[in-house]
Amino acid sequence: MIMKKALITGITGQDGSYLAELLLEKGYEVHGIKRRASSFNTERIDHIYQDPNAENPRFFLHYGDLTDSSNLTRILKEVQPDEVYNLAAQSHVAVSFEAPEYTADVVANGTLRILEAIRFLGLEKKTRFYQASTSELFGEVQEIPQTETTPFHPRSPYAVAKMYAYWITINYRESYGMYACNGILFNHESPRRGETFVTRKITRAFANIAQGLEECVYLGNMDALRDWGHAKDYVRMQWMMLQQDAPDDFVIATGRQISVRDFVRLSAKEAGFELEFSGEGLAEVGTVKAIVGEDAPAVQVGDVVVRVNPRYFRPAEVETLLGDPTKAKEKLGWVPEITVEEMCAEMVANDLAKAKQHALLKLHGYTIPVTKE
Ligand code: NDP
Ligand code: GDR
Repeated sequence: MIMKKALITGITGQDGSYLAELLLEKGYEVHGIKRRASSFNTERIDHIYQDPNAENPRFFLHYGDLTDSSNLTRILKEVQPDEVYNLAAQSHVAVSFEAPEYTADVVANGTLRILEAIRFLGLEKKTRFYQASTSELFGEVQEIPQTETTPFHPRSPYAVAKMYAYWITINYRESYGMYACNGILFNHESPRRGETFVTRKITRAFANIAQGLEECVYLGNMDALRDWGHAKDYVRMQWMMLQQDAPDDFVIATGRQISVRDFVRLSAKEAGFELEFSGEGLAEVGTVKAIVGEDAPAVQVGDVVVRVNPRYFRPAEVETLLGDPTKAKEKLGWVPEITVEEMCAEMVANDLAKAKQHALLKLHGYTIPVTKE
């Protein structure tokens, strides 16, 4: 059997790392694009790294950037992939308000650059293309729950750029007969989630608080409602979308939503303490009501461990997202397997293990600064 080749942009990110694992398991030759950085940025994929000097490697990394067309064209020419997964992005919604032009260049033009390189190289009938579209397209939601036919109303430079990427993907499908698909993915998390997205910020902070490395976590809008799934379930769907007879676009979601505040509650419990909330708006605080378990030696009843800081509010907010994954279930047989509770438990356990190591080092006189944003 001929080994399929996949090229993943954003391979060093959360989804890229899980997708690379999945494709290697399935016998693919996997190529990924990584950015040059002044320090190592491959932590999420170091465990699957294969020495290019070893015999028959199936995992290759190429230096590149979505802002650099000639580089992308050269990589595509060399690799001649059967499948391209375009996961690279400046993916932080709040940061996109600070760096809107760069976000647009990477997210919108970056997608165009890859599609155009595929066409320019005459690969449009060989190479299948997956675009990492997002529930942020729905923004100011027009109906609940959101499906593949719900109108878009993006609310950030990131979401507007993703809207261009969504439509240019469809345009290349319609214009050149390319097998090109959009996965409209709702929020998905994991222990590998970037530390500045709200779930990971919370699980990491509570693990640190439990171990006496931090005192309080400062959050923005705790009323926001999200449909949170697990990245492992969602990358499986990315692969499934490229294995169909014909290209199509799919909403990928769990069909259940909870608020940021409820995710805070869940995480606290996993970290070993129960919270109660009081006050409103900027004065809202989360206070420890009870200790549950032995994982939180540094926490006492009455400690204030959650506060609101308006620096985390966004100029325009997406208040509620809830996806309807019926089409993915019916056409592809996809169902998410991991609940938000299970995912939260996994994330807190992962962050607690790290916090315990740091606490032990601290006990022996070593100080590891806690990086925050
Ligand atoms: P991450 O932020 O974890 O990863 C983003 C990846 O893109 C990283 O590998 C990053 O590299 C890379 N990247 C950023 N800028 C560039 C650039 N200019 N050129 C090349 N590579 C670049 O995102 P996720 O894994 O969470 O998400 C994957 C994709 O799915 C993104 O496109 C995101 O917008 C989209 N998405 C994510 C959802 C989620 O809930 N996670 C939901 C819906 C869509 P580096 O490591 O060097 O920073
Ligand atoms: P989101 O994820 O914007 O939905 O985009 P994020 O985790 O950043 O925010 C979710 C909600 O939590 C609120 N919030 C905070 N968010 C952050 N980051 N930090 C805080 O302190 C905080 N306090 C409250 C936010 O306002 C928001 O309502 C993610 C990204 O992965 C995108 O790339 C992807 O497209 C979408 O999910 C689907």
